[in-house]
This record gives sequence, structure tokens and C-alpha cells, in this order.
Amino acid sequence: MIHAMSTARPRVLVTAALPYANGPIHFGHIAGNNLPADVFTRFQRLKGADVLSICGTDEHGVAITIAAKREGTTPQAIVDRYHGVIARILERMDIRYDNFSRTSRPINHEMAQRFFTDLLDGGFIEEKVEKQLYSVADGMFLADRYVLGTCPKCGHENARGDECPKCGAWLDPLTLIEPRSALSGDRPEVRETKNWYLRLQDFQPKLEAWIGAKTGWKENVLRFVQAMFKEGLRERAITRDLEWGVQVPVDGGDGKVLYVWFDAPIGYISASIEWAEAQGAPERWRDYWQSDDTRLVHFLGKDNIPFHCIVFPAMLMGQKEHYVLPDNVPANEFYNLEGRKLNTSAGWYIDVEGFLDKYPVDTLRYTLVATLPELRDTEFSWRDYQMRVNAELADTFGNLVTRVLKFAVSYFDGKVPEPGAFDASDEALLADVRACADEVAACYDGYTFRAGLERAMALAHTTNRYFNEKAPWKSRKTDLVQCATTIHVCIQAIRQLALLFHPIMPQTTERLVGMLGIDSPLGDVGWDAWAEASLPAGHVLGEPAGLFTKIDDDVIAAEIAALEAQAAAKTKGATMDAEKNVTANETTTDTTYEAPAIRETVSFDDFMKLDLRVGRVLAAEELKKSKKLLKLEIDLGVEKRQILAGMKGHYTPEQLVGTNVVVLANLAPRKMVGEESQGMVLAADAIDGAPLILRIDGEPPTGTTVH
Ligand code: B3M
Ligand code: ZN
Repeated sequence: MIHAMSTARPRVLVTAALPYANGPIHFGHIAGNNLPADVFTRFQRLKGADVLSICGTDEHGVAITIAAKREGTTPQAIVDRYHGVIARILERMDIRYDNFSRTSRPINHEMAQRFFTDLLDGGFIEEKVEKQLYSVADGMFLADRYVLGTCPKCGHENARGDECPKCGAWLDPLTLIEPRSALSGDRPEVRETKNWYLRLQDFQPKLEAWIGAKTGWKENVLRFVQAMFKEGLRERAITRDLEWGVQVPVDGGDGKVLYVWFDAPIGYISASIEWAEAQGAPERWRDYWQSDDTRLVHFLGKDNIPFHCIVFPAMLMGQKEHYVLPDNVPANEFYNLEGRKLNTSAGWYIDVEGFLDKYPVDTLRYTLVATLPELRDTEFSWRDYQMRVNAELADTFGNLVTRVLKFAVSYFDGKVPEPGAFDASDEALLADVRACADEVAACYDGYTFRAGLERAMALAHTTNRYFNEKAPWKSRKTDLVQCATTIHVCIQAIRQLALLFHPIMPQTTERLVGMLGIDSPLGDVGWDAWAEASLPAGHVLGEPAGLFTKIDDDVIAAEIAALEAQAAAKTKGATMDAEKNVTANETTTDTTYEAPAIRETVSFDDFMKLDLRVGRVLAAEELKKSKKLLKLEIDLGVEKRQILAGMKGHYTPEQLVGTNVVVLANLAPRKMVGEESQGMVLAADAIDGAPLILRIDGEPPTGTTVH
């Protein structure tokens, strides 16, 4: 849905969830919120909107103090270090904010205290002495991440005191089942302490009316919020018995700080104030935050829904000054890695900077957008990345660009050729070129970035097909006017592709703009002006060059092996830590295997495309060139196959020869370490590096099909 355009530029305020400054960010943060926020921002700017985009690091709370304890240093040292690390990763991902701030800055302390005081004055905060979890062993009240236990909502065993990382519920530590200290493993007792509580129930009618009037919100977000309304909002403690954080600004507040989720979203506003001051227009933040004309959009992962749809809006409603409420909160589901949950402490992650040292940033941005967890949990896998780079970017988009531009250089003097009369297929492609700009715009504007990418890629496919059908290499010899027309039309399509992909791959598309011989960067021209124009005949093109480089199978196999080795090393390390009886914090509690979320649904027809067979292992040998691979000769009844399996060290050749296995028989052959593998032997995934082969009941004949 495109928002109505008045004569004034639409004003858009974009926020991306503030990552905790307790470690580097990974693909989960980037796909979850930073990248969609960046694509959206770039698109809105091209559309001519007046955009302010905000992010920063979340530097308070127990996430930080636990990291400090683990690394044997102070919270201040932790946040100073990781703020820099995270800012650098975002910079290298080409993810830009107008201000990337920090919640520990004085302006945020000041704003958070002002918010608290306003709410207190309005009667929305009450002081209460109530029961909290206290650990005798640790000598402290166990707030938030200091306490772990079973989630009362979904049964997840590693829920934190305040939130469940699995179902996203906002929890009260007292409702955790079998609570234990994250520091000592100690079972806490219940003691009384004084805290300040935000009376969320006072805002429920207003919140329900506000959200009830919303259209275009995602189902997952609405369902979550409606469930919270149904249960009924209650007062929740917004102060903590801790030292690290924003001081509670009232008498009796000594030794207590504001709950991290109170001051973190205020960080969006503080960062905007900081930005305005840096602009030399200190009041300008109010144009964005205090005008109902602003379209405020919060990008975040599903575990942050309650804080952005209930708590922060309530805090804004309870202020003396007027604030705009979010127009939309397009929360994403979770992003996994190779079939398992991302987990840095278990070594199951890809180091973003290491990735960018080896592969171009735009290929990563493209792959992440193509797999964004917009509707359900999705994942990054190396083979999918390879397929996207090789088949989609290099063979489809890049190859189109190279062959058309090289053709123009070789046969039309490096200029856009003069077309003849357009026939029906020329007209059809030109109509598609015009139509897709609005269609992709609607996707980017409506937070369906994957669909926008797919629509753009569809134009690249259509243009390739058109090129092949028109066969200009033939018409060059038989009908030069038709040949010129074909190249002319293809160039218009390529020019449009530069626009459509620009928010996703800014560097690559600007390079393409240069190859088209266009002087002004696309970013300066704007979406509508670019979409409506075309390149006239006679326009002098630039120098064509390859846009993308393909990635070999060997490289991908090595990346997967490296990821598994990284996880195996961590698992060993964790076991040793446990033996030494090191305190049970997050590092050790998360290393048990967590079954990944179920992947996207496939149709029955898709499943039936897989040809699974009973195969008999005729011969097996260890491949000297590889640490992991066994070379198997397998009889499929109809034919024999050579298959490489990553089972060296786990199964000996003798254990396998003569046994029956299940083979995916119609998998495209692949080369690894110079040998061809013609299918795949099914096994349960390599947890701790040890795969488990699927066995068959009975003795079915070789080549029997499996469903
Ligand atoms: N730091 C939570 C998280 O990383 C949090 C987001 C704050 S947004 C105001 O899940
Ligand atoms: Zn839960």
C-alpha cells in the first residue's frame, strides 16, 4: 500500500531495534531488523520522503553485566568495546543510520528520567514493596537475565526472568517454573523489596482502540498483542535492584535503576535529539516525534513485540508532551543457520566481518533479503547462498548485463542502438519494464521485501528469455534493425533493474549505472523520475564488466566444514568448562542441542520431485584428500553411483559395505575435492560432527522407492 502523497514530502521515522552491546551482531540481527530497515530507508529516500533513521546500542541491563562478568571486566569496558564493533559491522554491511547512538549517553539518562517523572506525576507509576527472587549464594535480587527457568507460556527451559527468547512472552520472574540463578545455579528464594511499577492496565482501553484501528499490520504481531489484551494488562516493575543503568529519579531510589526495557526505546528519541543538535537545529527532532503526520516504523524481531506495541506506546501516551505512535511494527520471525538456531556461545554462527573479507557485501545483502523471515522462521545456508550468487546474481542478472552491453560495444559502437518498429514481444517487455517499478515499490513500501526482490528478479528472467528468443546474434546477420531493436529494449530493462535492486544492492547498482554511461548516481535521481525515463538511442554507454563472481563447490564445502569445526571446538570447550565447574551462565547453558524450527512448508508435488531409493553400499573407501569424506559405490538397482558422504571418522568403510542406505537419487551431481558425488546418503545431521545414517527395516530389493 502506497501512502497518499500530499504536496509536502512524506515524513518517515525509521528505527531498528538497538542491539545489546555485549558482543558482535550476527546474521540474525541483520536479517531480523537492520537490513529491512536499511532497504526501507533507501527506498523511501529514492521516493523523495523526508526520512530520519535511527539505531544505536542498548548498553544497560543484565545482558551487559553478565558479559562483563564473563569476560572479567567492567560493564563500561564491555559497552565501549562492542559499540565500536557493532558500528563497524553495520558500516561494512552498508547499513546506514542518520544516528547510531548509545543508550548510556547522558541525553538518554536525562530523557529516561523525564519519562519516568512524567508517568509518576500522571499517577501511572506506583511504588510497592513486593516479592522478588533473591539468591543467597549470589547475595542479590535476581533480575531479568540473572535468573533462568522454564517459560510458563511455552515450556522453553532457558527462559529468562523477563522474557522468553523462544515465544517472545514478557515474563515476571516469579512465574518462572524451577527458577535458578544464571550466576551460580542456586535456587533463589522469595524476598521483599521496594520497586516502582508501571500501571499498564490504565492504558489498555487506549491501546486497544489505537491498535484496533490499524490496517496493514502483520498477523503475527496482531495475534501476539491481542493475546496480551485478552489476558489483561497489569502493572509491571520498571525498576531493578542493580547498579548498572539509569538511576531511579526519586527519593528512596538509591541503589536502584530503571529496567533496561524502560530506557532502551527512549534511546530512539534521545538519538534523534542528538542528531538534531548535530544538525545545528536542536528542536528538529520534534518534527518527527511530535507530529502525527510522521510515519513511525519500528523494525524488530518477534521477541521485541510486547515492548514496542504495548509498553513503549503506553509510556508515550503517559507523557505530558505529545508523541506520535508507531504507524507499523513489521516484526520478523527468527533467522537460523544451516538448520539450527543461531547460537554464538555454541559456535553456531558466521562471523560477519570474516564473511565480508571474502565475499562482496551486496551478495550477502541480496541473499539475506531473499530469505528474510517475514512470515516464518527462515535460515541462511551456504548452499543457498551459492545458488543465489551463481544462478540468480551471476547467471541471470549479471550475465544479462554483460551479454547485452558487450553486444552493444561490439556491434553498435558502444551506444544505445536506434530501434525499429516494436513488435508485440518488444512491446510486452517494455510494458513489463514500466509496470514493475510500481509493483516493486508497493512491496518495499509495504514491508514485503522478499516479494519485491522476486519481482525484480522476474524481470531479469523475462529479459533473458526475450534475449534468447530474439537471438540477436542471428538477426545481426539477417535483420540488423530487428537486432538493434532487441538490444535497445534489453538496455531499457537493465536500466530499470538498476533501480529495482538499488535499495538491496546499492554498490552494485551504482556500478551498473556507470556501465550504462549515466553520470549522476541513481541515488540522486529518485525512484519516479528514473522509472519514467529511458535511455535514448545514441546514448554512449560505459565500459561493461562482470557484476558478480561465481563461487565453487569446494569453497562452499570448506565453509560448511569450518562452521562445523567452530561449533565442535566450542562444544569441547564448554564440556571442559563444565568439568571445571565454572559458573553456569549463558555460555554453558545454551550448548544443549536445540531442535531448529520447522522450515517453510513445501507442497506434496514438490516433495514428490525427490527420488529417494534404497541403495546397497558395494564399496567404501576413505578419501585421502579430505578430512571428512568417504567415497561410496552404491547400487541403486537401475544403476550404480559414486557418492561422497561426510562420514569419515564416524563410520569405517567396513561398517558400511553390504548395508542398505537411503539415497536421494536425483540430486544434481556436485564436485568435491576433485571427485564427483552423484547423490546423497541420508543421515541425521552432524550434531557435534557425528552423522547418524538412516537404516531400513527389513530387506527391500535394491532400488526400491522411498516416500
Ligand atoms: N536490546 C533486545 C534484543 O536485542 C533489545 C532491543 C532494544 S530495542 C529498544 O533483543
Ligand atoms: Zn516461552
